[in-house]
Amino acid sequence: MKGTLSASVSSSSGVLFALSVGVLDGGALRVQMREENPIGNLYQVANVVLENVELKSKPFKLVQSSSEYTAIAFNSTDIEHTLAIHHRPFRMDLSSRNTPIWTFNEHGYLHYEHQRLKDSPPPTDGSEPAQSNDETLSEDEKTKKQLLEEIKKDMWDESFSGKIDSKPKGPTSIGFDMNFPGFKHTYGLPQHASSYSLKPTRGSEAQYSEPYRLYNFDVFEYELDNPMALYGSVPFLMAHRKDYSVGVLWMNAAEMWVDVERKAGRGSSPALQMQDYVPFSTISQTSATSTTTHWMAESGSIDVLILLGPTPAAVSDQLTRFSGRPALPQLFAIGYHQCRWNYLDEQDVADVDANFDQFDIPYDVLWLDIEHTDGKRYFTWDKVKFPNPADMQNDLAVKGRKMVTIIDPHLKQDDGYPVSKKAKDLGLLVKNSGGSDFDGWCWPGSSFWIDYLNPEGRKFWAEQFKYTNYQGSTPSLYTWNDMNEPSVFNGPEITMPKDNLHHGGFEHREVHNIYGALQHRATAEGHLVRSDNTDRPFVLSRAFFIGTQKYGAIWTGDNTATWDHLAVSVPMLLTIGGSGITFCGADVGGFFGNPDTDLLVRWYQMAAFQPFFRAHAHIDTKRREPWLFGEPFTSTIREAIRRRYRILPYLYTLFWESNQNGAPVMRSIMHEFPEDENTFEIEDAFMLGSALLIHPVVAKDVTSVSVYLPPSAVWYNYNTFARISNTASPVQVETPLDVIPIFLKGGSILPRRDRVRRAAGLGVHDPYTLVIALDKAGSAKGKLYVDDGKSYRHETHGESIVADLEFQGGVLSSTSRAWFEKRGAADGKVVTDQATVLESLGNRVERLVILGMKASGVKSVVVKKAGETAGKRLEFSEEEVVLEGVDEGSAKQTVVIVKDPKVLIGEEWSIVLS
Ligand code: NBV
Repeated sequence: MKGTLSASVSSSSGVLFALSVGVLDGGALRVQMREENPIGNLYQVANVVLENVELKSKPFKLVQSSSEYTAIAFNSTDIEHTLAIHHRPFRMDLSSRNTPIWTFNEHGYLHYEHQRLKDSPPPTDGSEPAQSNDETLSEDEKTKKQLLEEIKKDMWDESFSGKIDSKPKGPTSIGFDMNFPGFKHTYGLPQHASSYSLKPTRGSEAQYSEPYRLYNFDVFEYELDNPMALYGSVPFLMAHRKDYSVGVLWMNAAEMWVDVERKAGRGSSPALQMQDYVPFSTISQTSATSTTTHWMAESGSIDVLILLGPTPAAVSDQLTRFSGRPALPQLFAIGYHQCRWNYLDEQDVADVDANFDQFDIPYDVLWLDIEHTDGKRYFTWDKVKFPNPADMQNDLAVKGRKMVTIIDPHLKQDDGYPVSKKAKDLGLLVKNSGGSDFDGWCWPGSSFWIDYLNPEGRKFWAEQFKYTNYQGSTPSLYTWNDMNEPSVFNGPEITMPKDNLHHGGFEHREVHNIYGALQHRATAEGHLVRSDNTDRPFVLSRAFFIGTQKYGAIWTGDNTATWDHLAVSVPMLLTIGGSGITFCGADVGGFFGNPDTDLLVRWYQMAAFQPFFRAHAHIDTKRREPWLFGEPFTSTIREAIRRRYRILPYLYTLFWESNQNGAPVMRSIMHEFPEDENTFEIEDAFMLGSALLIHPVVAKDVTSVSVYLPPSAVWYNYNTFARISNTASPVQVETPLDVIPIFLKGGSILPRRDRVRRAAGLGVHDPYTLVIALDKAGSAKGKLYVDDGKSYRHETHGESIVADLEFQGGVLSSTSRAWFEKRGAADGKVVTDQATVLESLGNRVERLVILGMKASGVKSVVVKKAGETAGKRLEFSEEEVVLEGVDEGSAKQTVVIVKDPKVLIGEEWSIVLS
């Protein structure tokens, strides 16, 4: 390929591997290495991950080419990069702004087992002792020899707890090291119930005895603080230091293990000897700790993107530019979801729904778990408990509410069940190693699994969602894909045998981690099929992989009703969101067990700031709907949920931003303050967008928490509007049960809707409140994105508004001109005229709340609309607030409230405070 360096690499046993290195437009380097002549086809994960991505190579300069090195230089995101490739031994060193940021094979762990048939000669990869007489061997050599003999026995037919894996292509593992010189902190590799900053698994600082495992599993009651694999996998990791962030993404869907090790120093960089080509002039500025990562996969090939940063935000952008932007959800999907295994029948559904109204608690979606089906045949209804499913959905729909049903991937083997019968007859099922339809055990008993690797399988699945196929479904019904790791009760480690076969002849071992994501995708496509591409899908999946964000939301699976599960949900969601899957959440209340009332309250308070907000409970637990606990608990939970509904305009804007550039909705404080080392390990607090910092209470009987507020910003207590003294970080905040500490960053404008309706969609014509929190310079900025919250008309007809809000020098201005001009400009699309868009989407602002003004500093407030020469005076009032924290001796603070400024979001106007 043009703009690519290619080479043939030979292993010690003479097997050839094709290596290519290319620079991609959009901030990435791509390194590929694969066997030149494998026995079978190699599954190319990149074909799915990079589908629809325009890959453009970026030109580079060859700065050195000798028998020892090749070095190239290129520019990415305005930063000079140099890549040095050492030929013997093979290794690569990448530097940015003259500092090393990534090395490959620095430790010589590159290891690639080529495919081979059982009767081919034994491997000679150089790791075996030379053939010799046993007597001449040392004890060490004898042990090694014995060990190798043992391993060889399992090289083709491996047996694991009574199950045989035939491994027809022999052992095919791949391993290599990637290193981050001067980087102490790494993040990513979901899904694990572990810390946000990855704990080392090797070396003197090791905190785990095993590497992080990535192999999608159905895990029963998962353990915390553990590198064991869970339901989803994203082989993505970001290394971060004060001055740089760099990401790596290995596009490989096989079982994977990753070791993380911290080392003193900056690595043994032979690049240092090459200063002619790589001038490491600023190397001394980086930390003296480096991180080495060792990646091992069971099969596949090497296909790695190095995401060049240089900030966490840039890495999120690059990651989702290549693996897909997070889909923009419908507005209802970011409201509150009420789930339980199971709501018993139509009456139960009606009662739960009515109670939400009676207790004045907003919610958007009611969920039905597996018991709603006819004998676990998905796309059907239990005729006794749910005789009139369409009426039931319509009863919710008239109140603006939706329903979700669970649709698992296992299909009951039953010729009377059309989904399973047709899929079988059409040859769309996953096969066993002998080529027959794979027969496994799951909820319905003997089951089949559709092969979602097969485009025809996905198409068939998508069609099942047509209203004519899914009888009793209506347009307000959406979907939940559970058990799609896939969970197979009688399979090895409760999943599919690795030698099962998929479309294209690929073994399951090569595609395991992508299987569930492809079901997720086919379901989302089903929602598009049934609505003729007009209604944005909503699908929740348990399994996930690179790119899942294109298809919908995920949740963290079966957690437990304990405080430590509540606490770990923060780092888990930060990790998942930072790996591209920005629409994620953990079950509120904990799935297993019965939460104490205070735990449940605290859970709601925190989860109201998660991107996906759903309460759920195991079938054996006690009922726990918000009104069952009496006062003051019901009120506290109500308030937690209402707090979310008020900020839906802000939250929806964050989802839109995420759709534009991959920014996590819920993100770490480090992500927002990448230069502040105090934030690098914070995982007991997080940011929602760039404006809100939340420090949830995640332990019992906690009466106050200590909150680190990065001192480079000004902060306000969101609950009281009081400004926090700059010298006060960390601040101690009291936390009676009705308080969750929330802070608003100075410099932000937070759009809210203070009237809370029964469901999100009912409030779309309600006016906005803008909370304007001034920074040190007395300025603030914000955005508000609005569309119909439902369709694709924002894309097809440009029917959306992006209002840029800015407060500076006492003037608040709103402009949308840039946005209106931009719509459709690129492709010459015909867009709906601005006046019509404003007519349907441009709501009124009913209140401005300005924080951080000097007391009595405002004498008049005047509004001026575009084209008007004279402004109109507006009413305003001032409320005094106290400065929290250590008193700076500064002037008293005031909150200025401007009522009914008579302006629309989407129009051009300014409001002048003088
Ligand atoms: O469908 C039943 C449950 C479901 O409620 C839960 O959310 C899933 O994670 N499902 C797992 C299967 C049984 C778990 C014990």
